Amino acid sequence: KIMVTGALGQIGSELITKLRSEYGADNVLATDIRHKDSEVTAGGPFEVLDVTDAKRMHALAKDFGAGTMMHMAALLSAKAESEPLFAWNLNMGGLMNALEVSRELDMQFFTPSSIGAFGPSTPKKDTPQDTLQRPTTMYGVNKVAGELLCDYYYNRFGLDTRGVRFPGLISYVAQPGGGTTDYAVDIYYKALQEGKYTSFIAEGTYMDMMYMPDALQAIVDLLEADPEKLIHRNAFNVTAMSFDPSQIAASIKKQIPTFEMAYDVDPMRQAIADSWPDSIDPSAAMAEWGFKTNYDLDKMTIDMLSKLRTKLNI
Ligand code: VAH
Repeated sequence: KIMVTGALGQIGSELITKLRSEYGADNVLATDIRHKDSEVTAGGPFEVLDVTDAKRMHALAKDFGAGTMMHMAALLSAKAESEPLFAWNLNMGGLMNALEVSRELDMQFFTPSSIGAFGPSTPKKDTPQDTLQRPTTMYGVNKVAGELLCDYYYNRFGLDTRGVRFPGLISYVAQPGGGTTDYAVDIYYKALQEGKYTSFIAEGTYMDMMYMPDALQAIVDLLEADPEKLIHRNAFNVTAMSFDPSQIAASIKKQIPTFEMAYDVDPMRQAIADSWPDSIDPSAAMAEWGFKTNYDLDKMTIDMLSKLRTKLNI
């Protein structure tokens, strides 16, 4: 039985659907800080949970009989940069609570890290699995500290912690809130709604990206991986593609020839993007648990546009 925090977030909302179909709806407890009528709250067990409330988190996990904790609740990079103290308290306080509850109840543990765990002094191309990590954002500080904390709980307490460093994730169910790679999601909505998009990230800014179906499969594959084969744990580099705004615009133009792209760079989010790698090396994930992806940029664009046409009724 699996307990998920942040179940209404960009990853959480689709992870719940995936887990329910893989393991049965009654075996997945979705939790989030607020109740919002949705597939997540209607399709199976749901409880309101503020992850900074350790007592309630423990009670919910114990009463549900959860054997796996998937801690997805966090503030993303741009939001964390504008509210760094709140970000520290939520991102680190929530993580510590989730690790402690998992240790007390001997649960398997998953939480995502991010390419945001790397900084400007990290090699930018084919960023290695093991390399210098001196991020310059609060989000990155939270992610590096989180990786070290999860490894600590594995080495000190034997807790079965596993994680991946996600790239920018592109999805059509729940929009990301407060991320830097969100431009790559916004662009599809605006392409259909307005036929044009003004990017807050500059042309020539390369970042790793992945389509949500590949991200969800990676989580399931990692959690089901043979622990004997894991050399790393927190957290594996995973990526599907690396592109800049002009390349995703060109991919959309192949489907919507009249689509127009403009730029109005947001200095704060551009500075975050500039501090991250251009492309990371996922070979450790491939070697240790068979990580693979199915979507490249054009295949993702075709699927995103068709799914959004239905969702937006266009
Ligand atoms: C963000 N989408 O932009 C998240 C993610 C790698 C990017 O961490 O903050």
